Amino acid sequence: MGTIETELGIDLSAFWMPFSANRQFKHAPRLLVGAKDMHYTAHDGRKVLDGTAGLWCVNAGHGRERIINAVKAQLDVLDFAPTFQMGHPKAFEAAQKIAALAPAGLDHVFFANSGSEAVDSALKIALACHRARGEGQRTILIGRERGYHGTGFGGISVGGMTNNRKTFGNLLPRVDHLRHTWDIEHQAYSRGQPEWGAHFADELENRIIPLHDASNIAAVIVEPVAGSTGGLVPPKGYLERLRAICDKYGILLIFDEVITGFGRLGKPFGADYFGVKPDLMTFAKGVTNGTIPMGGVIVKNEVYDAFMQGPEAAIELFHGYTYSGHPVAAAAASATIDLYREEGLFERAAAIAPYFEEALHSLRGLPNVIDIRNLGLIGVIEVAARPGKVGARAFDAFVDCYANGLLVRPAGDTLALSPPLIVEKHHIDQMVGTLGAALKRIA
Ligand code: PXG
Repeated sequence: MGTIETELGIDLSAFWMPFSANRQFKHAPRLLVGAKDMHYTAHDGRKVLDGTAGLWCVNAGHGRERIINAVKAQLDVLDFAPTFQMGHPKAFEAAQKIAALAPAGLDHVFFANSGSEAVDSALKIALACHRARGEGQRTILIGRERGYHGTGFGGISVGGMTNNRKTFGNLLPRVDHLRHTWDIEHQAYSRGQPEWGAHFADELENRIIPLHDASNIAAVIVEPVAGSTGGLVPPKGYLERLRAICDKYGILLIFDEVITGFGRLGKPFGADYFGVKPDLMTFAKGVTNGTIPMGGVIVKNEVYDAFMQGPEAAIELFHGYTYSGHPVAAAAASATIDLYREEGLFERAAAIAPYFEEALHSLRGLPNVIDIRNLGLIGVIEVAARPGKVGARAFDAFVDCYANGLLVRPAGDTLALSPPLIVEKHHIDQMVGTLGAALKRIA
């Protein structure tokens, strides 16, 4: 065992880590052993500023007592209860609070346990909804290049991140993709939404619909802001156009709000921020502040109503998970939503976003920086790839930042910041200072 392993008395070999360079990590581990508010504690006792809200999920900051107490209390009362043909109060309470937070007219919530399951559920609901309405031929799903919709076969099929797709065979048939919306030539250093690029949505009407025929297309799924691929902010007017085209042709529009939900943009959901209402929206992550896994789909009433037909004793949707609406996750969600409201955290995110934007853009001009993008509390620095070594420069910056007390998230040659919504100006100063110094050092 290496130094850390000896120190902590653990063996690192058994855990096959997800989306990780296992051998590299196990040679030089980065272990987090505690967390409170804006900081992690590393294994050696160092405080590390959490610039990423965990993995975009700890929106209220770490170790929030209200949520912890709700989880503990729930465990004492009811650890598990089925939600297949049975029920328990917390699942209904959580669904009601989530629906109340969602845009008007999206009043029904289907529970899953992760963003990936949420996406799978949304795609299946969209297909089944058309069938229930007598349009079962609508089976084509449209995603977008550089989209990330988790790692299920549905999600990687509609997703557009090459590494997540290329080794997994045939994927779902009958899927097509819109092009992504980033164009460095016309959009570099946009603050907030780029002015240029709304016309990228027209491809749905000009290429995809003529190719497949609208009568065969079930749904379009996009992230309001593409998160994992490096914070691609939709150009002004783009989402509005997608909505209009979907409406015109009877195609369901799904927003994957796994990252943009629960305050990341300073509003409950991306749909609220952009003023565009999808037919279905997925959520996960921030719904429980990351404490307990939970995800789900919020659907428009017309979608739900399409299923509520036929004999009352009939099961309307043959889909669900053992842990759909798990009591402990539901308790965490309920307490989390209360906490967001009581502390006004979404408003707080909106209020500090301009400072965050200003600070991020101060990194312009540093070595190898080629773009900076931001919206709400999402900030991304794009660096030029090292020749022949895509991702190496951003990874080096990430390692340097961690050594200097900051957690950032590398993805390809981007570095993302997505701090908890409790972030203060001095934290932002520290993030930008540490990141700037790292970019200079690793140049
Ligand atoms: N949809 C979107 C938009 C996501 O961002 C998922 C679905 C899948 O969620 P689960 O819970 O199955 O992981 C995600 C997840 C990163 C990063 O650093 C992003 C995610 C997960 C881990 C890392 O960009 N997003």
